[in-house]
Amino acid sequence: MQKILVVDDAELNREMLCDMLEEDYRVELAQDGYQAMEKLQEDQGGLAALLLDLHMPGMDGFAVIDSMREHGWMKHIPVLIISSELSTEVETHCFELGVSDFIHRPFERSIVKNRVKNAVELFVYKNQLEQKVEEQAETLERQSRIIQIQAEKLREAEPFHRLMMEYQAAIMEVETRLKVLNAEFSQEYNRNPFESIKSRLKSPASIYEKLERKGYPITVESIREHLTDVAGLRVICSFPDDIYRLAELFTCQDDILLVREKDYIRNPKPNGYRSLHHIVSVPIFLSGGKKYMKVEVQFRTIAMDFWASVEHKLKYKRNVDNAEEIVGQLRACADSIEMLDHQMQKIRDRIDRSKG
Ligand code: 0O2
Repeated sequence: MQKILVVDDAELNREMLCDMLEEDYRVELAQDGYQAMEKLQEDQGGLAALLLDLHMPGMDGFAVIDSMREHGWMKHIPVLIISSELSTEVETHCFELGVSDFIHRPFERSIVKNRVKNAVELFVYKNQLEQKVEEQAETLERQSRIIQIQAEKLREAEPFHRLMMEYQAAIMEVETRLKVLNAEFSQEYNRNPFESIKSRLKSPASIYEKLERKGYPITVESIREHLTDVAGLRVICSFPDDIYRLAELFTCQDDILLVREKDYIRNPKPNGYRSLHHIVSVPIFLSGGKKYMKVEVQFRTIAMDFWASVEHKLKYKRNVDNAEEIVGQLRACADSIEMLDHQMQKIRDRIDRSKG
């Protein structure tokens, strides 16, 4: 049976409340704040609820609340104030201090029972939820520590260094070819198909996490065989049609193989993510000969890139307030961005067509 504590200096009130509640709870009684604190200390915050009179000689109800706040018990124990009449200001102040509810005198059995029951159930549910979140956070923390340790081991391995050097070479190869196309366009048509290129090598921790998540062995051979995004480039274009033109010109080069295309522009992700992903196999030239490496090239417009970087923050941040609302706003922004990209493209076409 759950235990509750009734704190009131009036014996009659204590007895009436005890009579109403003892059918459902083990009821402990205290006649002032000092006795209440002693019982709270004994239970170390393990009570199901506290019914508290505010006006008592010695240590009053407000002093009990202050002390409970210092111990952090208000978060786990619902406090219901026993009162005859209180001003709105006092009631508001009590709520600000974390009080759950009020039980007004004269006591009405069914109201007392229901108010206490509701407060107890709500806190049991809230406490269980908080415990679950805490457990999940601990598990995540543990997993992240393991990943860090394993990633360190991977980073230290000589073949891993060699592989990373090869991926870096592949990034340079792709970047050079795209820059050549940009320079040619610039000369022929007086404009650049892309604005900028960003590149990155996947971190050892992300490599380890992805291999483990997908159930692949944690070896250098396995990285080469199973992962396609260790070497990544992001090509930021001004207009959507430049994306397709550039991607086509790049992948039709005779020594480049398009391994996989994911077109999130024509088929956006449900969250609104848009980008054209090409996994390509490109040759790098080492002292021992030619070798093919997989590279992920993401093509997107400036606006799509802006959207993705904001959305990325949401994905990797825990406990974001109003996350669902933000997801909806991002979705709406993604649609506006699509419209904007096409309108800008039309304006560019009109400018290009005009004589002069
Ligand atoms: P990071 O930190 O950028 O490397 P697969 O490789 O096919 O098994 P994956 O990796 O989910 O599965 O493929 P997908 O969906 O093509 O995503 C590849 C990359 O695209 C992601 O890499 C992101 O960079 C980007 N991306 C995909 N979906 C989203 C999205 O919804 N929002 C944003 N902001 N970016 C996205 P990583 O490995 O997730 O991360």
